[in-house]
Amino acid sequence: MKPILKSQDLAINGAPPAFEQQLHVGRPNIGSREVFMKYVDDIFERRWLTNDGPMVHQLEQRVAELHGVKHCVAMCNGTVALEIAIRALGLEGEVIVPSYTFIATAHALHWQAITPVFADIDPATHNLDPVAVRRMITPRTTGIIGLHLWGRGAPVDELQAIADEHGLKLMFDAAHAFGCSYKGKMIGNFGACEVLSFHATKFFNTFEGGAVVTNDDELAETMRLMRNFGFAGLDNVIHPGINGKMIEIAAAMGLVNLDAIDDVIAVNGRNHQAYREALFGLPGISLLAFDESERNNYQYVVMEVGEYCPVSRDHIIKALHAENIRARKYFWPGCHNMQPYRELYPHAGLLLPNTEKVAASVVVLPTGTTMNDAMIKDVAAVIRVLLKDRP
Ligand code: T4K
Repeated sequence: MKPILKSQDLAINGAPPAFEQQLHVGRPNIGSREVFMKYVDDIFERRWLTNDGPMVHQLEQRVAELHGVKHCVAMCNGTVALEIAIRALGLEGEVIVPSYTFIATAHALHWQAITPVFADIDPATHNLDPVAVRRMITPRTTGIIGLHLWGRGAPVDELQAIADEHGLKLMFDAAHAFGCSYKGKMIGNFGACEVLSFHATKFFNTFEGGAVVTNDDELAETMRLMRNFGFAGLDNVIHPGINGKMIEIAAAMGLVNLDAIDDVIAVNGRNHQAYREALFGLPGISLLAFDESERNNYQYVVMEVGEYCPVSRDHIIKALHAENIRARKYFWPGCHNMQPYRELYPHAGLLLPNTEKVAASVVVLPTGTTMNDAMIKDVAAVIRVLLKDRP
């Protein structure tokens, strides 16, 4: 690693990049390869590759236990899990969602001819602002999808109160919140159900995968039917459905990764602290904090570039990319600025000032088990030099 002390040391100014290999935000965390290979052998021996296999059962049981919920219904990915949950809950018409999220949250509604109505966020938490949610309710509204962005709990009580008051269904996109808690209660226990993503880039992964967790017996049963074409036993279809099943090899990956999650959380927690120390005191730079009284997975290191920062967010991203640090602008520019929503609702942004402001200020930095303290110091050194050399 070259020392980065002055502006001439930066790749953006012609120096070689700080890192030979790219550093990624979503580098997968992978548990024991030996145990995984043994599970793969078992799967081949059994010749049971998918369709509600024993590995999927084990994974569902362990994920449900970890979150303290009655049911975990594993699926092929988080997006299909969202779609199935939305349909099983009978949502239609308009559903209120944040725009400051990964596009899947909005697409899961649009795909089913439901209108996503974007509500603004609280700039301090990046989660839905309950006051903004109330403002978006119309006679066509049937539900609210809350989001625990970055794994930090949404304002669950306030959203539930709004849902109860207006007879709306409430569910959560908990794609970032695997293993997290809110007010001391594990994620998975809020709203009618909560949707997890086990994508490769997530803190806990099954290559691709996802699940709906719920304490509602009937809802869980409906979703089990829906993920398998509506089959209830041989030759007997009793419900509309699609193919949302998780495959055995994905569940095997989940089982080995579950064994490793305490280590991954410890590494992520250390990384978060290392970034906090290394970036401390830089003008206009702040890190989104986690509530240490909760269970956190610390999977995202979210740096905000404020108005007192001498360089722009986009210039920081450009400089980091030049050093092979693949920082991300999640979730810029907001769903309402992406298609088809930009064309369908061209004025949505007028009611989303906080979404637009936050989306323009965030830099998500690489973390996970492939990062260490020294690498983090070097990432911070790039940012420090970049800021120092600007008037
Ligand atoms: N709701 C929310 C709030 C979500 O954040 C997501 C997914 C969903 C719902 C839907 O869940 P899934 O259907 O995906 O289960 C990535 C992920 O693809 C996506 O799962 C995730 N959110 C989102 C936040 O991040 P991209 O478009 O940024 O992916 P990509 O390919 O640019 O990868 C991100 C970084 O990770 C890159 O720097 C490369 C690195 N990477 C990626 C993969 C796949 C690796 O190092 N190894 C890998 O195997 O969306």
